[in-house]
Amino acid sequence: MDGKLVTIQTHIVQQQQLHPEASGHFTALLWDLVLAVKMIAREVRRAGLIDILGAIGRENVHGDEVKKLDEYAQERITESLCQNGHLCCMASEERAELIPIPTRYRKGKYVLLFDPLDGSSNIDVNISIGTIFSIHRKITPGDDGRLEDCLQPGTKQAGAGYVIYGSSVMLVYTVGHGVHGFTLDPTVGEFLLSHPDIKIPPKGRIYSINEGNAQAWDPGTAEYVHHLKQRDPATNRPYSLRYVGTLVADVHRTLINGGIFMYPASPKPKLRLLYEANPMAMVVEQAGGRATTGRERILEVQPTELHQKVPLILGSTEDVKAYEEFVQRKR
Ligand code: AHM
Ligand code: MG
Repeated sequence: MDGKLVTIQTHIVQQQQLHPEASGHFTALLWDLVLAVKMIAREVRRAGLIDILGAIGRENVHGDEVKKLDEYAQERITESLCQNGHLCCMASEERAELIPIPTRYRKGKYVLLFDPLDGSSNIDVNISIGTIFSIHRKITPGDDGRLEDCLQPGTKQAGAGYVIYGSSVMLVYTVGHGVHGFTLDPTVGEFLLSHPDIKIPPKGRIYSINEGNAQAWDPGTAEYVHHLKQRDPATNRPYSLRYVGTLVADVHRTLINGGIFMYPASPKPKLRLLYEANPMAMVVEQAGGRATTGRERILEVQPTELHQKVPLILGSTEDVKAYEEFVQRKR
């Protein structure tokens, strides 16, 4: 079959057919999400033309300056997903508290955790940004979602993925049967299957880390990065450094080209378990890669709070294992 003719809607339905017991709610909620990200993509494209660049003049719960596009993305996702009875609650990197479904709408059995606009500091300089999402099943009784529904380990995710607003707009997702990538054809407004069953190379030749933090790295990370810079053609060293500073872009490159992305524990973890680490870890593992805090598998970390931060090291299995060995030796 010519992959170009598979729209994301068709693909989601086909994936649902792998679960004969499915009610269709999960499929429908992904469709709602696709609508929201198409609207965000449109706004990102026009960002230079309309008065949407720049900050709105307040900080979010992490003390980051909130940009107008962050707020636009937040609103499109919550609006599109709260109305159709698929979700019991949401939680977002941009909101301190759990986001309830307004009482006028029906409640559903899924939970959506998301980072509406990842890479905010890159918005104003025309560098790729993204949206990240993670979907869980409700586990508590009653109609309304509770904190416990959000604080489930990543192994329990029903689906996860991201959108990259880059030189083209791509949506990459998994529901536990591999990872599939779709490219938005702006002329027809559809995401078309462009990257079926993505597999991350077992080993790469690129490392991705904020080198500006080198003085504060733990000895394991410092020695591993030093090792990658030594010349040894047999093992592809020295590796090249690439660091966009937008997690979605750095993970997307790692997924396609292989290699390793690191945001270690030192100087301090920055990335959020629920909105960034867990969904990216599910995608990377489903593509055959590996994701760790350096000490444990990301997907097995038990969340204790909505905005918990974790070290995140992910990528090609051989590269991530090598990192773990360096860290282990220095412990
Ligand atoms: P945010 O824009 O959602 O706040 O995301 C945080 C970003 C990630 O996209 C990226 O990986 C990381 O922060 C870069 O951090 P740093 O500038 O410390 O290297
Ligand atoms: Mg982010």
